[in-house]
Amino acid sequence: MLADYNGTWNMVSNDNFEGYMQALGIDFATRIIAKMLKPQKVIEQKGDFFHVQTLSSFRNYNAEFTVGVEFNEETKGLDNRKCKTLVTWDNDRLVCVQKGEKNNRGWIHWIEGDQLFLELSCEDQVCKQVYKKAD
Ligand code: ECB
Repeated sequence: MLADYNGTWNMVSNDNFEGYMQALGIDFATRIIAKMLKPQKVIEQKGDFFHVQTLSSFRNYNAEFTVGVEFNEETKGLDNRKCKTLVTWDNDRLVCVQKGEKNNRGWIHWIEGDQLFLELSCEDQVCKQVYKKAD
């Protein structure tokens, strides 16, 4: 039985987003705005297929992938880079590797109770986000 990530999740904390954005080379003015956001994740999962929307008042980001199938990701509206991206299962965790210009780039998702965790990595920076399931 696979973990079930379906649902709407609201951000409750966002640790070291600044360091993560700096590692991605995001400019100062954009970082100021981006840091103030409390994005929402809307996740639709059908087995190994995921549609993950990250929604905010400033920008949205859309990702669709199948676990175990590498795809070409363009981080449109974020740092606008191209990556070869692969998401795999590590037990109930979703582990993503984003191969490209930046080293050690990727993310990990997992669920504990009604909380969704996300760790975003780039170079030597790790951003730790927590989301809570919407009612
Ligand atoms: C889309 C909401 C945030 C918009 C921030 C705007 C500008 C900042 C530019 C770059 C910062 C890099 C990333 C933003 C952080 C999160 C966006 C989605 C991260 C992601 O890859 O989520 C995965 C896992 O949930 C699914 O795409």
